[in-house]
Amino acid sequence: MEDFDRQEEPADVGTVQKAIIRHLSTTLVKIPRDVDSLATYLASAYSVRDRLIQKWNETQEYHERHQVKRVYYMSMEFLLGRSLDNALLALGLKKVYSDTLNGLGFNMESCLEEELNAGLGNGGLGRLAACYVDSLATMDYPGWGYGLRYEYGMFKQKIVDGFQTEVPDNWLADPNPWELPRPEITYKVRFYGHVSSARDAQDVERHKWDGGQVFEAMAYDVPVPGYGTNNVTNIRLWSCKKSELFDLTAFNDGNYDAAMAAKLQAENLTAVLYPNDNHMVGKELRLKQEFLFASATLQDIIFRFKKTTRPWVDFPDLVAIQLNDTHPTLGVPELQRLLVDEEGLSWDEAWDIVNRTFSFTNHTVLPEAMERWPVTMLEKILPRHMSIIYDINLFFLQKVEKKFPNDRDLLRRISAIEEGSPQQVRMAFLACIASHTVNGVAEIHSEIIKKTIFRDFIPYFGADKFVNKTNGIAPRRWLHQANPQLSELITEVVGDKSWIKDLRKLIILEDRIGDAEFEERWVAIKHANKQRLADYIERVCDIKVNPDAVFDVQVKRIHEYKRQFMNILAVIHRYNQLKAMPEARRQKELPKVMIFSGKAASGYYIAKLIIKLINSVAAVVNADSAIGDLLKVVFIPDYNVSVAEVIIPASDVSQHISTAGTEASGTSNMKFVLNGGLILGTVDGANVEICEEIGEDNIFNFGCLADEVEDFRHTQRYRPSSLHPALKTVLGTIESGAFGDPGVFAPLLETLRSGGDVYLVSIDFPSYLEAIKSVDRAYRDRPKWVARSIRCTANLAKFSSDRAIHEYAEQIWNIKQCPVPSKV
Ligand code: 26R
Repeated sequence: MEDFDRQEEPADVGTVQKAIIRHLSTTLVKIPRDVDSLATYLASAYSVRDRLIQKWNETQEYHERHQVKRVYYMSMEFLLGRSLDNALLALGLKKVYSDTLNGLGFNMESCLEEELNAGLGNGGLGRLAACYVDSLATMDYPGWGYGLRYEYGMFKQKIVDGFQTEVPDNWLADPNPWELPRPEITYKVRFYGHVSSARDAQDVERHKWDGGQVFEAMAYDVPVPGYGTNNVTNIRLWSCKKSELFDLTAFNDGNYDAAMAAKLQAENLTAVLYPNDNHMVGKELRLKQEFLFASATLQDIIFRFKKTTRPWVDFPDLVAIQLNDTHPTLGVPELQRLLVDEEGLSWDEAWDIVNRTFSFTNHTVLPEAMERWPVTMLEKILPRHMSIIYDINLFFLQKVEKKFPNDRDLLRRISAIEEGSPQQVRMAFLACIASHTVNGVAEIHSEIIKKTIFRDFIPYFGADKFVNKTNGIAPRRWLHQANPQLSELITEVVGDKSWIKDLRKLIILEDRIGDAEFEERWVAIKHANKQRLADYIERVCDIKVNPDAVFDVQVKRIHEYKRQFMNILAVIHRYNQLKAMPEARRQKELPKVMIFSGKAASGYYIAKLIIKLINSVAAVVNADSAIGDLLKVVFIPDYNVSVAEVIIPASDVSQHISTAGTEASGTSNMKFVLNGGLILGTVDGANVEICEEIGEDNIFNFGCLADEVEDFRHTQRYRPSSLHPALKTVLGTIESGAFGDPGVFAPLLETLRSGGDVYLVSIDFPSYLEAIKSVDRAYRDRPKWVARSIRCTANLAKFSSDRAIHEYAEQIWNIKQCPVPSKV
């Protein structure tokens, strides 16, 4: 067939209005009197989607025709948030849509608010994947994301009596205009069954895996527009459906119930995202999710490769696959199996391809987050893969043994199979063995993984295999979209919008430091953002906060290593101090609003107690009339991407206070600084590099250093019995019942004592209090604070995800930019 060759639709109010009305009446079957803001949102989204699909098609066709190498970013999580605003800005349609909606008697804000968040991720790792796809699209890199289409994303958090409760996230309750179902794109994925082997004509042993259960993965495509480019990238999400074939057998037996039960079981595979971050639970269902994902993705990539009719050795010239942590690592034995068992390549040919194709990112060093799967479970569910993993490991160990003979202990330490009962497969080792490159996500983290988990691999592979790719964030969403007023001011100073694609241009803001008129506008924008957040807090928490107070924010997953506990302990300390002051002295103190938000994994008892403690302290402090606006404590429920977009532009100070060496990078730290907020943080993750960029005068650092942590944990220097007096007093306040039944908090307080204080709260507490004092002092010097704030934004270019993606593209994936030309 000839090219469809459709003209690009004009972007005027008349055209847009026609498109919206057409979708209201046909797609949504509405009559004018029934049109509400949900319908308006949906019709607007469908009309934008029409434009996206056209560009999507052109992009895919263009890349295919030119046989360019693509990267496939394999991630079990994509935390996309909302799409309409992002798409409108990317396509330059925000103004015309806003005018059109006004003309129709609707308002853009309330229309955008109707969209449900796509919360297909836990936190940092999932949001990073979303930012990276944004950058791939914006910078015209050929690439796709691959993930899972969970029917329920990250649970919704409700706070009941101060405790977190989880509510299912039914994000597909409304129609989802941002996914294109592809019923014609399905792959069969097998579980269980048995492996048989026979010799082929060349007398090579060949394996066949059959029987068991066959499931079907169906594709849903999510188009992601680049900003100001024709390129639209694809995220392909798999949804599990029971294979028809399997259903029919039971059905023909007249066993309708069993057939339906099996079908329901199949659909359960992609029913829900596991809400654990940094804590591995070895559930069979999770393993099956991982394999469904890996298998469907690899089959799809191979299908596309075969259409090129190029020889197999060329596979890595067209395909790069990035493993987003170990979660997609079953893709390694699956590619090896597909090449050897299904396509008939030799083991060595296949392994060479695997090795030149995969690279792997590590995102955490917490031991409890390391994926390990029992050999027995893998043998049962994926018998062929378990045997492939054994062989991969055997050949690897043979080569290690050859290079370093007679070192049995090295072989034991480096083996992908951990001895013990049960034996377990160490997925990080398997990913490392199979990948040509392994990266950490911030300088300090990349150094740590070389000294810890991958230490033994360095003498064998050489240090060059291990590189750093410091994380980045998409300036489109985290400044242009989330902070429209600041974006406008920056555009005015830069002279155009080029900074949105080249963050280095922000440096020009430094010239305006000391320019009174500019600084006034800078401050006014921060104030307006604080007012917006104050309104939100009043609406959802029913707490009035003063926008003139310091907004001090800690928002992220609730975890002991992130130390929200230490933060609330310091808040109690501040409260005690305020209470002890004479009234006249108290009124001279700096008013502060302490803002917390974040979810605890549903089974993480201690994290849930931290939430309860924050809410209990909030209840007491906020009701204390002697304290008034001097201190408010707020826990904003149900933290997600959209909530982050309201909170981040409104912060004066944000806290990133993980025990040194535990936070791989952090990415919200970058978002806050980009929006002119200062950081109170430990010497950890990307804080270190942010400090290098903005200068140490503009960041408040404290706490012990990563290389001291082990010492503190293990030597005499650590004595939980000799707590700092301030900390003792604070614990005493909690134990006195000042915040309700102290019995509730006993297990939490216990983590500091017999729990061993693994995250060194008691060690860092004194220097933390000192750092808070420096923040307060600094804030009182308003002109200097404003200069610092501007400096923060001006110097953040390094942390653009565009920079990160450029580095991955050039140094790991070897892909080239390929802009799709405009239609003339
Ligand atoms: C339980 C399991 C398999 C699991 C472990 C860890 C599931 C999810 C995670 C999430 C981890 C890997 C994560 O999100 N890590 C975060 O990655 C961010 C992006 O690189 C970093 O900025 C952040 O420091 C790190 O905690």
